[in-house]
This record gives sequence, structure tokens and C-alpha cells, in this order.
Amino acid sequence: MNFDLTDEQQAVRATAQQFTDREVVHRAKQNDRDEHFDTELVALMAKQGYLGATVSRDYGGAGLDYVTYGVMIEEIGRGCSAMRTVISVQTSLVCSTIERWGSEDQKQRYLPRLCSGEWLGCFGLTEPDTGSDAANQKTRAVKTAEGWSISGGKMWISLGNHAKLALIFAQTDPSLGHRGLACFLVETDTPGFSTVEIHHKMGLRGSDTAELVLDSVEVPDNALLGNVGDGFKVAMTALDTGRYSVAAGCVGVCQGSLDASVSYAKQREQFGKPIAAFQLVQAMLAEIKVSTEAARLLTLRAGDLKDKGRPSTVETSIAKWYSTEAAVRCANTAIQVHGGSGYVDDHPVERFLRDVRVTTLYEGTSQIQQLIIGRDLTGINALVPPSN
Ligand code: COS
Repeated sequence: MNFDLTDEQQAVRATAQQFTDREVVHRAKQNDRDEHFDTELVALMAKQGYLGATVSRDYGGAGLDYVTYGVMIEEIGRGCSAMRTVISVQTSLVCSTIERWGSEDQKQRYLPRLCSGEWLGCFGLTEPDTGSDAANQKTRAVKTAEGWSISGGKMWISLGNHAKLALIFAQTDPSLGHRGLACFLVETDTPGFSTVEIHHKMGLRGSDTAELVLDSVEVPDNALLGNVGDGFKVAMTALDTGRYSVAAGCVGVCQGSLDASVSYAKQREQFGKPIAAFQLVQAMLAEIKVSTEAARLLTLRAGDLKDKGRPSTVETSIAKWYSTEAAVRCANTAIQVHGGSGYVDDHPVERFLRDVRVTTLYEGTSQIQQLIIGRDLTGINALVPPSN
């Protein structure tokens, strides 16, 4: 067992660390205040090779392994979860999924544009009435002479208003259940496709969130990603890598909470000495530190399995569940260390908490991760009624 990063992995971390400190941190507060989706910063991240980071160089990606991707994402997450979400969606949910399931033509057409940031993509799985029960898609795709006609709605879709390409999951035959699902690559300028911006979010105000409306959107046969019936597996494999990236981003939030708390505790004085000298404050710092380390190790273990091509769904759920909950805890404890100062945005910790709160919900709630772990332990799928 080797816990050391390679020289190349350390170099990618150092570059991402500098990039975050130079470009991300100082914009995060204002973008949050203004609910501004910072496309300039997205373009800078694209230039760094962060959008499409794991995609092969043959298609314009950076060709990073998963451990390296994880440490890069952690650094961006330390600065701003809204920008980390952009990388998670673009690289993991969209690009990796096209690379894994796409035809050569689809990969050639879309991946270079997505990896370069010329186009953004989004992942249209969740619907107003379909969240955890992802197989129960209400969006319908009906076969036509020329291709498919898709109608329905998608909800809480990150990057949805800016995306030029949407992965849309739809039911082709309700009698087949999850085996009737299909995934389509829909270019968002197709007639019948529209979006509605979602505002007033608790956090991630610097990220773009949309409702998607599809009103008889006509797409050709070659818009199918994989085959008819593959849709559910396409979604699950996308989430296997998406959840890893969320876990890694949350390690960054834990680390950011730790850095801010140690620094504040050393300079803030009460009772004639820095509050860092009080054991109860040190206990809070120790709690954040241990959670950060545990989250990092669980996450990198999942990344290592992915790099070795071994099954990692359960380990990814363990990492996602632990890291997202740890990040909420760490950010909350960091506010406690900061006292009243932590309740306003002079310090990043209140934004950390608001931003990270969604991570125990999106890409599968904490309860869904527990269910995946529980069914692996017991061999019992709690979602299937017992047969007599
Ligand atoms: N990779 C590949 N295939 C997978 C898979 C994975 N990680 N997980 C499941 N599958 C396959 C199964 O092997 C099964 O295949 P067959 O049809 O050949 O039997 C099929 O998919 C159905 O799997 P399963 O029976 O496990 O599906 P369930 O309906 O019981 O539910 C959960 C699976 C709950 C895990 C799934 O619905 C889920 O992850 N829900 C949360 C959705 C989510 O994260 N939403 C957020 C959207 S993005 S913000």
C-alpha cells in the first residue's frame, strides 16, 4: 500500500492549488453575492484542461487518471464549490459518459468542443417528480420515421441554461421499466428545447441551475447514446464517476474549513490569548482535521480502484456519503470557531456551509449511498418488494 502521490500527481495538485489561490478564491465571494455564473472563470478552467480532465488526449482531454483528477478537484473545491460543480458536471457526468458510451462519430463531434470549453454540457436525469427513483422517468421518447420525438421536463439541472449539449434520459416503453430507458445527446438549439433559470438557492449561487423543457424535440437516430434500453446503465455509470468528483470537491471544502479555522483561531484573541490556545477550540480543529483526512483517504481509495479498472460503485458511495456529510460538519464547525465573524461573508466559511449543503442531496442523497452500501452488505435490494 502506498499513500504517496507520484511526482506528476503532486505537480498537478500544486498547479491546481496555485490556480485556485490566484483565480478562484477572490472571485468566489462576489460571484456568490451577485448570483453570477462566471463564464470567464469557466474559460480559464478550460484553459487549464480541467473540463474533460479524465478524457483521453485523442479527444482533446487532459488524460488524467482518477487519483490525479481527485486531487485537482479537491483544490478547486477548496476555493469554490460552484466552480467545482462545473468541472464535475462537464468532466464526469457529460464527457466521461460520452467517452464511455458514445460512437466514434459522437466522440469526435462533441468531446473536443466540451473539453476545450467551447461548449458546456448538462446532465438531464432528474425530473420534477423523479429524483432518487431514477428509473421512473416521465420524459417520453417516441420513435418517428426520422428519429425520435422527446417531450418532458427536467429539474435542478446544473449548467442547463448555458449548455449547448444536454444528455437527456427518456422512457421509450413504460412497460419495460428501467430497461426501456434511453439517453439522447440533444443539442440545445433544437426547436422545442427551452430552459428556465432557477434562482434563490441556499448556496451554489455562483453556479447555473435550470429547469429544462422539452416540447416535441426531434432528434435523429444517431443522437442515441448507447442503445435503446441502455439509458439506466448510462446514468448509473455516469453517477459512479460524478459521485467521486463530488466527494473529492467536498474534501476540498473540509480542507478549506480547516485552513480558515486554524488561521482565524491563531489571530483572534479572547481572555488575553489567541483562542487557538483553548482546548475546546483545539478540539474543534482536531475534529475538522480528522474528518478531512478520513474523507480524503476514502475518496482517493475510490479513485485508485477506478484507475485499476476494479469495481468501485460501493467504495464511491462510501466516499460520497462520508465526504459530503463531513464537509457539512466541517463547515459548520468552522463557523463555530469563527464565532459571529463566521456568520457573514467576510470569511468564506458561511458560504462553504451554504454551498456544500446540496452535496448530500445531488448525485444521489446520503440515503441512496447508504442503500447502495446496505444492499451490498446484505444482498437485499430494499427497493424490490419481497416475492412470496
Ligand atoms: N453501474 C452499472 N450498472 C448499474 C449500476 C452501476 N453503478 N447500478 C445499477 N446498475 C444496473 C443493475 O445491474 C441493473 O441491471 P439489469 O437491468 O441488467 O439487471 C439495473 O442497473 C437496475 O439496477 P437496480 O436494480 O440496482 O436499480 P434500482 O432501481 O434498485 O435503484 C439506485 C438503483 C437507487 C441505486 C438508483 O436508482 C440511484 O442511484 N438513484 C439515485 C439517482 C440519483 O443519484 N439522482 C441524482 C441525479 S444527478 S443530480
